[in-house]
Amino acid sequence: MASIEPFPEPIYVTRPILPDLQAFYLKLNAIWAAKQLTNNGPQLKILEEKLLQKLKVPNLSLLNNGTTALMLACKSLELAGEVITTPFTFAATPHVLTWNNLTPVFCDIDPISLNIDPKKIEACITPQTRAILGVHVFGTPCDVFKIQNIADRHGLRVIYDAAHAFGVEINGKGIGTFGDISMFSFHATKLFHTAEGGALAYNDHNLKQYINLLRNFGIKNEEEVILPGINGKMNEIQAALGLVILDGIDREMSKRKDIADKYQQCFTGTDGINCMMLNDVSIKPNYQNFVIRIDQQRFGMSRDDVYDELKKYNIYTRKYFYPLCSNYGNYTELPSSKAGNLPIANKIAGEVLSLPFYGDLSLDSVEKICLILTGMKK
Ligand code: T4K
Repeated sequence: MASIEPFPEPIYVTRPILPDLQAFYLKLNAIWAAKQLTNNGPQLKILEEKLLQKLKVPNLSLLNNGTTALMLACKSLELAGEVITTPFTFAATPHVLTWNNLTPVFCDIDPISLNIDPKKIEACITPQTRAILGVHVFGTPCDVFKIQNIADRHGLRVIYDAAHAFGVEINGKGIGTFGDISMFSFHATKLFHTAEGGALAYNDHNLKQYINLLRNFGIKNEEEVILPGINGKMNEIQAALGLVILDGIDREMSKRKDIADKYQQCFTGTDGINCMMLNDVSIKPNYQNFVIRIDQQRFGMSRDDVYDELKKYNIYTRKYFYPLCSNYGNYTELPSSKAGNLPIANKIAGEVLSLPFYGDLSLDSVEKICLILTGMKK
């Protein structure tokens, strides 16, 4: 261990795809010529069209970030009451419910997928329940069929936070076709990004006009404002960045696949390190994150100690998603936040570690990270 030198430069958990500047410049030139910087401009329309194809969804609306998109998803379904969701997610998921005056009801997660556990959803349903908000965490799809079955039997709507699930498919169907409405995040930390950005995908064509009004203050025309919308618009520079990044997305995914394979290969046989990998042939993965679980008993070192130790080598991993949302100060008073209600989520939040994962990470660096990490085993 002592003989391994730290990386000369910091190695972060992710790095955004940065497209060829010349290609981006050409798009900027077109924007300059049109002098239209936002408000449903031509770049946005082209990107919306291309993403419809790429994500294999029937309807898509682009927004300025994933959080606004999820806000509008809840608004568009006109929900009031309780929404069953997962505590193992980014802050935005439950916060969006709170901003919509909805009460999050935290349901425990499945220990393999780390997504909301369908077996535990029905016990969370009360007369106030209106919807289920699943998160396809790290790009692993929720059990969409079981969730839809529960929703249908209880008259609930289904929303998916697909922030991590760009390009994921189940049996060749775009992940955004499941449930009533799905949100994608195009933040710089996501596989596909527009620096900041997001989208809603939905099957009901009638939602399109409503969502597009909601993202533009409810303005119908110069003389009619017909509902209390907000400013959720993606601007032309974001859309142009998205267009050039989209051209390189398949290459990025294939590089990430090689990195994921290398990590897996290097960790094989290390007792106490478990790689979160999809082993379901019906699912097309997207390689959004590479996550391991560290079993302290078997590995001989806790996740937190591994995280701290890696920093000494200039490796900056992340504990996504620790702390659990149910343990945030503003949610601890909810009955569903009790640790006894969420035993799996509480255990897993103490074990997960997101490792550096992006196309420009060399396979030699991956090998070195693995060598450092496996060398910590006691
Ligand atoms: N739902 C879920 C399940 C989500 O994960 C998210 C967002 C949302 C909803 C909301 O979607 P958005 O409204 O964001 O579109 C990051 C992101 O800010 C956040 O978008 C993301 N999830 C979350 C999982 O991660 P932080 O606080 O961990 O980001 P930060 O700035 O520490 O970045 C992580 C690492 O990435 C840095 O150490 C270095 C690298 N990085 C980051 C940025 C922003 C770069 O190299 N370049 C960059 O520009 O939250």
